[in-house]
Amino acid sequence: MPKIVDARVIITCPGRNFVTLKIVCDDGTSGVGDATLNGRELSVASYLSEHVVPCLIGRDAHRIEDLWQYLYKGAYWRRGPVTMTAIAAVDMALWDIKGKIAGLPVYQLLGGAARDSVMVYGHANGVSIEDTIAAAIRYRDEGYKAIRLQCGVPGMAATYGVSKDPEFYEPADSDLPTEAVWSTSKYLRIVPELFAAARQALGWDVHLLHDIHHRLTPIEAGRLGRDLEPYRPFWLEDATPAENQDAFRLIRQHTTAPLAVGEIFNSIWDAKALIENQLIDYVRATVTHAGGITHLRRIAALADLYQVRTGCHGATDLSPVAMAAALHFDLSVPNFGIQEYMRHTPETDAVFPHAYSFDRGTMHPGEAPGLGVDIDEDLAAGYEYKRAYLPVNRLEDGTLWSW
Ligand code: GCO
Ligand code: MG
Repeated sequence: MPKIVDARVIITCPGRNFVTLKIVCDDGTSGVGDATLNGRELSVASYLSEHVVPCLIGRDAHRIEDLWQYLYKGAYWRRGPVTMTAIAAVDMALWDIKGKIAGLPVYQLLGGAARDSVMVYGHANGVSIEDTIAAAIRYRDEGYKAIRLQCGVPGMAATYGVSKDPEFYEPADSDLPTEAVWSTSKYLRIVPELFAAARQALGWDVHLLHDIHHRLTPIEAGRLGRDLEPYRPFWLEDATPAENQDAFRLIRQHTTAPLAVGEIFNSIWDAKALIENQLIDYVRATVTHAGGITHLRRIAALADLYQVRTGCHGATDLSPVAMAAALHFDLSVPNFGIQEYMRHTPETDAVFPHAYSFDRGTMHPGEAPGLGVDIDEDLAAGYEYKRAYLPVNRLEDGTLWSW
């Protein structure tokens, strides 16, 4: 058996913070897992080094399922983003190790390729509708088959999804949360205009997506869904907060716009009612925040029974390790829908050399054994952790709102 002899937590900040777990076995084989929880990185790092690493030493790295159960049930305290991100990092690293020992890419261990490649969507955004359409045209020209559209809202200084940097979007940019102002009524006016302009400029051969970022009530989301229906959105994401899974029933009653949710889910229990009642069309849980490949496969298997497809979160606050793991999962899972892809900066790509590739709107995890991604520890050591928080949102009267 490959015995675990070392596990270390590596924190690096090549432009933004990433937490990586590296597990090493007695035969020298090592594996990596992403443990990045945006804005709460040190909590997961501490959970791993204080509570998980000591339990791993001496164990059989091949027993992925058993170790998953051990860390989940064994803690007594179940679920939550910190715990589940830590478990996910162990899980990813163990799949990486198993693949390397087998001499196979992880997707082969998951049943092999269920498709030739993975459709991804890119992020087109701009302060104005015109800027957003111009960005979308650039994405289409690069071959993207699916594009997310976010634009500034007139009268509001900053809007979620609209980047200062045209290439890379990084909302966690201050060592204490900055405060933004939100107006639902202004927002609800601009989005249908954006989609109308996009269809006119881009035609109907490209999928268009939109992220509401948990800012609407269910009935407002129903209204927006109806307004966007003529433009055939691929999905409306995070229409309303999903702690109350039943909230999506009201949205469903009013629109046929497909619904996606789940980037902040950390367990199958967050999605169970949404899936079983067919209240959503895409589940966005990720390998990093939802317990790793092992748990995400369980969520996907439940979703498959109800024709709900996957649409993994793929923002840049997930490291290239998560991206690699997601691509192995995406390639192999029967009910794949789409994968989010926000490009990492060249600094981040250099710290995490990887085998995955992009080609005209699709991606492939590559054929390297394991996950096909590593961390250059020397390079990583040159980038010190820097506290960075996401903004908070307030309504125009000062009421705190979802960001
Ligand atoms: C997305 C997400 C991100 C989140 C970020 C928070 O759809 O990609 O909404 O942009 O805001 O991942 O950490
Ligand atoms: Mg989102």
